[in-house]
Amino acid sequence: MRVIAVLRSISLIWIILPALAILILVIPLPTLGSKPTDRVYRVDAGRFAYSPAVLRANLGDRVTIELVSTDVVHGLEIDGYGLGITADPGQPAAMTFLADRSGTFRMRCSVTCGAMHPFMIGKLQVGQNVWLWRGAGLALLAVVAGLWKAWQ
Ligand SMILES: [Cu+2]
Repeated sequence: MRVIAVLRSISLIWIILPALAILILVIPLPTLGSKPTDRVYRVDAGRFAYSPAVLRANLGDRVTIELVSTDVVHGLEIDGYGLGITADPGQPAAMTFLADRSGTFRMRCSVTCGAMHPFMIGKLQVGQNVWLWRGAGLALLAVVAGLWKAWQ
């Protein structure tokens, strides 16, 4: 009988909230109704930056990157995908790949092109920023819990 009394004293909400928190952390997010598409990006590479520096794709997209050098020889490698191309000035290079890994991947120049070469970076973002949404969900849950406690 003592157990029941203890359970009664703990409001059900303090069991539901942690359960919801766990759910928010592990539930797979829907891919907002986006069908895989072909994406073509023309990336201009010049000392010491890419333009655009951030490329976005959804999981399952076929991505083509056309690298155009505007001054000296530049490369573009995508860490985590193990892909890379190099482009001579006036001779664009292209690569096509399937965005089959979600996350944020660093793109970097693979040809030593000058003093600031190590800083010639960009990023490829595949899929939604899952942790941003999970974080927002947890924050919302914390607000609900706070309101609940204040209301009690
Ligand atoms: Cu470089």
